[in-house]
Amino acid sequence: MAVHRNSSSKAKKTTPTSPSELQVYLNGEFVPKSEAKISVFDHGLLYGDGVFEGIRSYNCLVFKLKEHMVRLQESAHTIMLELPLSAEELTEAIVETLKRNKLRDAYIRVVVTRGVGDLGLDPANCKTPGVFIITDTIILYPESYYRNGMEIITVPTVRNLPEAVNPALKTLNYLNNIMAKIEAKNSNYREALMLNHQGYVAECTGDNIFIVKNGILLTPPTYLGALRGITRQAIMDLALRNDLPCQERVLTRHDLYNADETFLTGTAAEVIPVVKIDGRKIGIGKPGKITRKLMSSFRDLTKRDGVRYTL
Ligand code: PXG
Repeated sequence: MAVHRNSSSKAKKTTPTSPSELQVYLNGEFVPKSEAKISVFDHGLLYGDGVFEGIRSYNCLVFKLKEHMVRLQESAHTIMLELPLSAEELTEAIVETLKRNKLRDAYIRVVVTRGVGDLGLDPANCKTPGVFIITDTIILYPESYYRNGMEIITVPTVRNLPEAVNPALKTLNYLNNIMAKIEAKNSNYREALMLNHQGYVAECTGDNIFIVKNGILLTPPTYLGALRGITRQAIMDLALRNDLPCQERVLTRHDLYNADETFLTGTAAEVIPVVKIDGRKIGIGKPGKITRKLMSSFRDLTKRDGVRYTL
């Protein structure tokens, strides 16, 4: 839309602020965190009507940025939300936000909302989509999870039906995942295994899941109700390059309990070993050999696959 497209994504204005305050990109401007606010009439807030991406930068490299831009564009296309910035303009805005905050390693949240409208579902009420980019330091899982593996639990909330709110879309509707997260936390677990409505393994609240069985890497097909994770795809590509057979396969909890190895993948988690599910020990109860190899290959990949910037 003209408001954004005809103006450079570079900041037109910077509100004076204390030097240490985080700067947020908000609709073409950079504003301090304390002033980064959107309207209560934004349909992103009123209805969860919008799309987003969670991205990471490693040592001044925005990891898999192109892939994240494609997923954002595809999510937006499906919900008929016209992105006001091109992938190139968004990339420029992301890099500029990172630079302004002097962040080498960051968590990047790109959000596009339907925009401000009136109190009705109809997106036609919203004339201009809202865009904001938050770059911040990353909250990591404890180091011990990577060394010793983590435990997860299956929760009662089933993953959204692909025929209803398709989990392939990264939209601002995350209550399905949040309900599952609450259930996991109520039982003192940090991550939850979510099944689909047929009882097949779908994914976790913010991570995809893999198992290793008899030397083969297996992950549920996304049509069963999972996001096409960028990390998931990176692991599948690494498996191919390392001559490790990898297949998408319908999996039950029984398959998971009897796997040789299990791990989760996600932008925040990277590759994290799982050693217990619903109280059942997985394999030898320690991070497996193939998992450790993939963790190391993935770490290497984060040093080279993305868009570079300088501070
Ligand atoms: N499934 C779901 C439901 C997700 O939300 C993944 C899988 C993994 O996808 P990627 O593309 O990241 O490999 C996600 C991603 C957060 C946060 O702040 C969540 C995600 C990514 C980054 C941050 O909780 N979820």
